[in-house]
Amino acid sequence: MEQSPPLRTLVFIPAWNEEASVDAVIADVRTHLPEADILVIDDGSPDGTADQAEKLGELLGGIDVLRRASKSGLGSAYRAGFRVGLARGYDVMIEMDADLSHDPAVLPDLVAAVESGADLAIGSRYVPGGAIPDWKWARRMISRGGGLYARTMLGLSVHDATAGFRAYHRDNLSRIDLDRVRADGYGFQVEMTYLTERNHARVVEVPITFRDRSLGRSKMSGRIVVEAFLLVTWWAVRDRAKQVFRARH
Ligand SMILES: Nc1nc2c(ncn2[C@@H]2O[C@H](COP(=O)(O)OP(=O)(O)OP(=O)(O)O)[C@@H](O)[C@H]2O)c(=O)[nH]1
Ligand SMILES: [Mg+2]
Repeated sequence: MEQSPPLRTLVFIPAWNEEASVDAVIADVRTHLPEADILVIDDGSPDGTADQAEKLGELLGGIDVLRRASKSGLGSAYRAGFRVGLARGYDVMIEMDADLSHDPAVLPDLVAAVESGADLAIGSRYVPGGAIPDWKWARRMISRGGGLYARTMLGLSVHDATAGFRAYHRDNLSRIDLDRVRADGYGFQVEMTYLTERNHARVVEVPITFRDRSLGRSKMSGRIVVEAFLLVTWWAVRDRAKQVFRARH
């Protein structure tokens, strides 16, 4: 029997001022998924993240840095990355943070899930086997509560819609109109999950242990939490209005 060619994989690492950890993340990705290429997406980090990643790239090969002029948010960084990945013909596109919160040892499991037919494989903190050992209860409540709100309001099947460690099959991404994806923070992950499920694509959750960043500074802000909440509410209201309209006509 003829074997199908291996899937070409690209790992995206958006990084803003992550000089302290980006090299370690790149090296660990290469260790656990040696066949994958890497694209660091830098938004003009003043600390020299991009130069550092580029230097390591010259040494290891298969590593590119997409340099964008100014800090424009995580969603916008991923949208730019996805366009590059689709244009270059990658089959599997993986999102992961540059702060060592996402364990690169899980990468083969995410790729395997896509190879087995998933259109989206999510590294999930909220399925059996998943964990967030470092978080205090307040942070857990915000994350859990926000996720539950999105799940209920949008009728999602996944347990961790805000997770940022995930692998997409290119067909799933190419069915989504990236120009119309709006959210930039947590809302971006929810929006991509929502659009994926609306297309009736197959979503699988792979358990992960999420570690708190120990290096560098957080880029999380109250603004992106509010953005996510408002967008989820707007999508849910819009869906209900469409249902009512369809029922009447
Ligand atoms: N290119 C780019 N990357 C970003 C931007 N904002 C955040 N990032 C990166 O996105 C990833 C996630 O951001 P974090 O600050 O770790 O956000 P978080 O994981 O919600 O919060 P903590 O880990 O608790 O600090 C990290 O790799 C950041 O460097 C941005 O505007 N542009
Ligand atoms: Mg982080």
